[in-house]
This record gives sequence, structure tokens and C-alpha cells, in this order.
Amino acid sequence: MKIGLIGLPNSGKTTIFNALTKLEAPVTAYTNAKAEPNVAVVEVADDRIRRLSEIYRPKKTIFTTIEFIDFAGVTKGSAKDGLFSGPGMELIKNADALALVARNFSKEPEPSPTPINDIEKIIDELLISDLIIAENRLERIAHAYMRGKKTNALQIEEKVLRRIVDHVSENRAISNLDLDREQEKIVRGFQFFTHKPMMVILNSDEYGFGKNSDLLSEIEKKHQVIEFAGQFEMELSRLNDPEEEKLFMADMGIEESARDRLTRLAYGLVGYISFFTVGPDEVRAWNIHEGNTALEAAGAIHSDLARGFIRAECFTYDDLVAYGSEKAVREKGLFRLEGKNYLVQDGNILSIRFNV
Ligand SMILES: Nc1nc2c(ncn2[C@@H]2O[C@H](COP(=O)(O)OP(=O)(O)O)[C@@H](O)[C@H]2O)c(=O)[nH]1
Ligand SMILES: [Mg+2]
Repeated sequence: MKIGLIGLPNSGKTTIFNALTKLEAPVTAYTNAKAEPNVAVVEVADDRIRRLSEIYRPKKTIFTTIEFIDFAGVTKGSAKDGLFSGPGMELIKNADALALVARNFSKEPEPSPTPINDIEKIIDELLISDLIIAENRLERIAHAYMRGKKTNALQIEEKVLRRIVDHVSENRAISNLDLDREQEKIVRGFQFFTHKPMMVILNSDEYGFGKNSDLLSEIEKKHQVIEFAGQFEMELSRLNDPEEEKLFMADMGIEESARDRLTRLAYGLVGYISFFTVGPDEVRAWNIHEGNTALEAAGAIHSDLARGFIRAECFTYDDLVAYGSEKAVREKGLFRLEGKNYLVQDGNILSIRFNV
């Protein structure tokens, strides 16, 4: 999963990127437009995988990963190109979800924090950017019509783009638009910003953290939101001493690391679930979407497994842990054979029988 961090300059994107990735990208005021985007891949610390690894003692243990993109292309007030331009644009267009960082700390020479306004400002920019893309495409479709290329496919595309233009013009995100499967596919191709799942990270200072329930409820009316104490959590992530980290976190009333909290929210937002494959060679976590079938899970592992799919052997992580071994799970009758339409559940352990 790829998560793009966006927000106004000096909202703390790079600080949060560092907290999430334990990296040390330079945190610098006012260098945004020129800076390269920071990109880092981190493992999703799923305790279930650790436990499975203890049980199976495989040669390799493979976690799923999240790629964080600290997008540096937002420049203040350059109306001509829109706020979103510059290096990293392509990276952010490929993100599966966006995390909008809103400043809720004071820092000279920035004015007092106005997170609600900042969120709206960024969303306006995202909407404008989407509108421009849709209108440009409509123009090109009109040209094609004039050259006599009024195909069925183009007409379907035109229709959905017109709906998008109307919708976005009313300041509404494309993710709220009801689209059928075919339309969804067309729209996905444009990688519109407001079509992506989005969360807000309220970046509060150490002193205010945990005391912003009114502000959080206000943001929650429109967005999924999570509060970070960015600066503090970046410093925490640099301690490299889990025990000390825990003590400091407890002091602040933080129960889980920033990365774990964000990961949980992002999985929910994107609709991801995890299933596992186990054995003496490899214990591995995989991500698919909620509602995906056993056949789709097989395809996530390898296209051959989907092509030659026969059955999925299936049991659950919870049963394995409850009864202690695969053998015990079988004896309890909790080891099942599922067909290709079986809806895979979070925590399923699968073994695909196939034949190619
Ligand atoms: N007090 C405080 N300062 C922060 C926090 N997060 C970032 N900063 C400071 O705000 C400035 C801008 O942060 P940076 O991460 O570079 O913002 P970016 O422009 O969005 O990438 C830096 O001086 C940071 O040290 C925070 O949570 N609290
Ligand atoms: Mg930055």
C-alpha cells in the first residue's frame, strides 16, 4: 500500500514521515518546492506474523509493506500551476490513499494554527486539480468527435466525466460519487486525487496533544482523522530503545506508535485485509481488499495459482493459536476446503491447490 503525505508547507509532513519511517530526512522550513520527495518502504508490524513465525520456524518471514511518500510539491499560493505540482507528482498520483497533514502547533513565523481552514484549502486544491484533468479530457473528446470519431467507448467516458465535472464543481469529492463497475474502472484510470481514500492527520504540539477533542470532532464530521504529536513522535522514533519509547509514550497517553495507528486507519480506509501463507520455507502476510475471493487471493500470490486454481485449504490464525497446532485444528474439524468464490476473511491462513 502506498500512502502519500500532503499538506501545506510547514505542516510537519517531513517530521511525520520521519516518525513513521524512522528515517532522518531533513526537516527544513521553506524548501518545499525544490526538495525531492522522500520515499520509504516500511514493514507492517503484524504481531500475528511474528507469532506464526515462532510456530513454523520458516527460513523466511515476510511482512506486508507500506510505502510512505512525503510529497514536496506543494507551494504556497502559486495559483497558476495549482498547489499541486513539481517533483513527486507522479508518485502521489500512484498512491492508494492520501494523508492530509494539518498544522496544529505554533511555529514562528507561521500564523497561529488554523487546521480546519488548511484542510479545506488543500481539498479545494485537490478538487481544482481533478476538475482541470476532467475538463481537459472532455475537450479532447470533443475534438475526437469533430474528427468523426464518435465511438461508443468515448461516449461512455464523456458521460461519466460530465458527472464528475458537475459533482466536483459542487465541491464534492469524487469518492462520494456513485459509480457502477464500468464507470469506476474508467475513473480509476485518471488517478483523481479526490477519488482516493483520504485521512487527516492533525499534527498537534506536545502540550496540546490529547486535549483537542472538540477540534477532532469537528474534523470527523467530514473526514477520518487521527491526532499525532509529530515532533514528539519523531524524537521517539529516534530513541531506538523500545522500553524507553514505551515510557515516553505512556507519559503522553499514547498507546501505540504513530506508524501502528496510521497503519490501522489506512487499512480500514482502503478496505484492506491480510491473509497468510505458512510453511517451513516461508511465513508471509498478503494484502487483498475486503470482499475478495479465494481466486483473487490466489492471484495476489501468483497469476499461475489463479489460472490453475483447484481449491483453497483454509483455517484461521485464531484457531491455530487457540488449539496450538495445525494438527489440532484439523482434529477439531476447523480445517476447510474452499472454492474459488469463497470470501477470504482477515486472518485466514490459505494454501492454494492448483494445477497448471
Ligand atoms: N512544535 C512542533 N513543531 C513541529 C511539529 N511538526 C513539525 N514541526 C516543525 O515545523 C517545521 C516544519 O516541519 P516539516 O516537517 O519540515 O514540515 P513540511 O514542510 O510539511 O515537511 C519544522 O521546523 C519542524 O520542526 C510538531 O508537531 N510540533
Ligand atoms: Mg517537508
